[in-house]
Amino acid sequence: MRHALLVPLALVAAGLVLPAAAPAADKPSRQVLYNDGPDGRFLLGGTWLFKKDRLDVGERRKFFRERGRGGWRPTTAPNAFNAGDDTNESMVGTVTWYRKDFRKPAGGDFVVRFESVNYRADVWLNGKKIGDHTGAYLPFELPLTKLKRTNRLVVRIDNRRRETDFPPSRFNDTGQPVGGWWNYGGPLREVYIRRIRRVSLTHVSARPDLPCATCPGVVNFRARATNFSDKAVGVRVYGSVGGRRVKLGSARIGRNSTRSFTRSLRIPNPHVWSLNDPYLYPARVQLSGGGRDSWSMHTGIRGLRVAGGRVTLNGQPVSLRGVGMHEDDPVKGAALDNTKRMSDLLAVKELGGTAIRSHYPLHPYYMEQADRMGLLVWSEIPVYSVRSREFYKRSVRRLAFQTLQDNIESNGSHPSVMVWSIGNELASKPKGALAGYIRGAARLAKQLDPTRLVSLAIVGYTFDECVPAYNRLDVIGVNEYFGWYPGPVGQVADQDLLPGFLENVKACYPGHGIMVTEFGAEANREGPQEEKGTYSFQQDFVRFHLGVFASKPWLSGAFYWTLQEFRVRPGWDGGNPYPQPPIHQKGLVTFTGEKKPAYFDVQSSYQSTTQVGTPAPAGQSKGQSGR
Ligand code: GCB
Repeated sequence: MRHALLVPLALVAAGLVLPAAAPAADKPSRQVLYNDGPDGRFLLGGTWLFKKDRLDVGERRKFFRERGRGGWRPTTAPNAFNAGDDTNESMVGTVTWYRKDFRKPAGGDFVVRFESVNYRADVWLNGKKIGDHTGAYLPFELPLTKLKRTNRLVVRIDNRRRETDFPPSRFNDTGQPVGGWWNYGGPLREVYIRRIRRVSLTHVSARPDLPCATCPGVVNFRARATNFSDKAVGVRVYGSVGGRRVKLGSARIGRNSTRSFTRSLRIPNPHVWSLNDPYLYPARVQLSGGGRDSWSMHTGIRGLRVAGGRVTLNGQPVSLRGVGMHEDDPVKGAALDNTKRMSDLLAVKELGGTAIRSHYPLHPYYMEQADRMGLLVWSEIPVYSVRSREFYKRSVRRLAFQTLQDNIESNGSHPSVMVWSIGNELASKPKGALAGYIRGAARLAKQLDPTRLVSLAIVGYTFDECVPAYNRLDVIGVNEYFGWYPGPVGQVADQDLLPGFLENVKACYPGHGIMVTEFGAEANREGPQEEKGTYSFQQDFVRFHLGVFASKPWLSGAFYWTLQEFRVRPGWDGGNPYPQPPIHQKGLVTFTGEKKPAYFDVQSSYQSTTQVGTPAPAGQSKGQSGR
């Protein structure tokens, strides 16, 4: 066992600092916080150590005085170090260090797997740099070569947001940081080490499809194998779904090289996955030769299409009702646990919702539970309000495409994924490099996964100009705040303009699926219905909007923004004359979990909406089910 710094005994004796007892290197446990994924994972849980970087000397002195151990103090992974710190500095971000001493489990070599680090990570093993990564919300792995019996993993995490990040940093006229959600820093999701063989699977997906309601199901396997050794190795790769098995291929893989295997498996007479009957098949990919390696997953056979300008699920048109959400908790920030994740999903079900959306790929536990609970997911990458000029930078385009690819590869097996969204609220008249990004991203998503719908969430104002770059998309997502925000282009404060606006969108894109990806009003107090920010204003707002949506049979879905309140940014008002920054208060449920009156209006509307299939004639029962 080693110590970060030996604390002078005199200071300890003087009681100024605690004795420097670094936690003993522990043994990673076999526990996993989500099931579908690579086998051979060990959780790097227990006690981690944390300190802020010495960017700020005052801060450094404070740490030395209060904590000892050279500024290290105990923490956990996952962790959002600035949860509960609502200052401008916290939003801007800083540099922190995380450290974990661990014992090597018996047998084999390992990689370290970070499920999400916000935002830039540099990683050292036993004092030697082993790699880095940029971008949150998706996993990355780095090889742990030359593991000893006890090892020290050190991660430097820089969450200072830049203009070119996803999401980007921004400042208002008074120099205050703005942005779409709180900039929590740290390893926001858990960390594993994963056993690898000489040749191991480094990516696997089993992507489901149902080409037509009466067709056989199809599972498209894609597996990538990497030879970590310095000799060429012959391997065989197999895939299975339910009891069926298919050979994905055999090949000789050169040293330090990677090889992909793809193959489809037909499932005659499948038990179809639907919202009422989310039936899942176990799926697996196994590799032999150079050791044995495997990935275990679940998938569900269902088909998503756009036909006649409607999104269909298993051949039936949908009018989904759902909610937007953020991974946020008053105490833990974005470093959630599964109890909170499960309670979020149960709340969506209780509301009568069938779909969820967030601005970034959700934790894998949300995804596998959405599969099991029959919820559809609008899966978006955090290419959020990025300025058009940034797309002229190659590094920005490259990271955006890479993030899209990583999301599709990581989440492609989930039957719940309905849409790959390439971003949110980019410039409303895309030209030049931004138009190029939209076209390129739509092409990439289709190429990697022709079975999912591709979309972009756009700002909805009253202008009705059709945008040629959107022709490549399958679904247009519209964020509309008619009756709430005055827009910079056209007034949207007048909610009566909403029905006409939606018709204009439809007229521009008759063959596309159209969904309202956001609508919402802040509410944090009792008061008159005419006054923005009151519970009764919010109730009136949701009733009006839901009534308009119900009158548009071609509308494929609508998501209330958001299910629950979250921390957005210092100084946030969100259009509310009496805001409570940094809390975003359009939520139907408060940050601490109390339902607002509008929750029940949304619930009664969602529960009485036929979300899959055409509404039954009056007098007959309605349902969400069916192929
Ligand atoms: C939007 C953004 C969302 C914000 C919301 C709001 O259009 O996509 O991230 O939270 O508006 O409340 O202003």
